[in-house]
Amino acid sequence: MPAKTPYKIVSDSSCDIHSLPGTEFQTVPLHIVTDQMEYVDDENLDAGAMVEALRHYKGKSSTACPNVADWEAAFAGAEQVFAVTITSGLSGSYNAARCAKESFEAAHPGVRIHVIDSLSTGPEVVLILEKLRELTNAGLSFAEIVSAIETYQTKTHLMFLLSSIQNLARNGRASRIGAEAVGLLGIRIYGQASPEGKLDVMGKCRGEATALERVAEHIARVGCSGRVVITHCLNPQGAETLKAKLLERYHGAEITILPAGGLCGFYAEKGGLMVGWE
Ligand code: X90
Repeated sequence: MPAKTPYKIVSDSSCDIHSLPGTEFQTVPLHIVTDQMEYVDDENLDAGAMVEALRHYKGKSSTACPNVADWEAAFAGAEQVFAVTITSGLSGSYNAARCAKESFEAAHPGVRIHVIDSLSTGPEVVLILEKLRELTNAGLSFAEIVSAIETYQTKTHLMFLLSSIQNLARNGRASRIGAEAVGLLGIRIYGQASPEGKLDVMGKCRGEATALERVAEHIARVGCSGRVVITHCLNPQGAETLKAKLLERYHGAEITILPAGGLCGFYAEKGGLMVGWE
């Protein structure tokens, strides 16, 4: 049996990254399923090509979260595991991870697993993962890390800016959004992750420039004190514009831009942006 590491950080693929340099890290893929194809959201997926292909796909498409066995497999190999999931408000991933924790701990006495419901996705999950890396590398105890990450989660936020909510609406994840806005040319929808980890639509407007300005204004109202992660689905230009707008207001901000992976790309759709900040 391979030697156990003291700590391991695990996330489902809603985080859009597959490596976290400087720590033991593993992702558990969600799946994007159509009548003809099943895409596994792992490091081998070309998420951009998938999003392009699905834009023109007329059949049904949906997603599936990791099951209990998938999570259990990812927990192996460490004494202490910190697992982060996409919001339980929109996915069963958190529930599956909780069940996996119960059965894995029962089968492996001494191993401790802490499952974190991000109440968010994408870039805010990245911020939580980076904080977990910092906390585990600082040599804190399990209990200290649990408490510190809970505090940290009260200081992070997520906004989204979408030009289509077709896949969210079709899969029942955007029920509160007026269907009339779906697919209207040039209309952008922006909002935030609600405290329950659901979509909280804040407004609609015409054109990306206006929408990016509204997002930047909201971030400035909430306040931004440090790290920012912007995730885009086939929209590097929008991400760069948002970065520039935030740098105008926060000169020293440390801003990372990431391409969306399969799960976030599927739901954010082409042009979609998400921003996580602390
Ligand atoms: O379990 C599954 O099949 C996964 C379902 C995930 C559904 C939503 C993903 C949303 C991704 C859209 C904008 C951000 C909204 C964030 C609200 C918390 C991106």
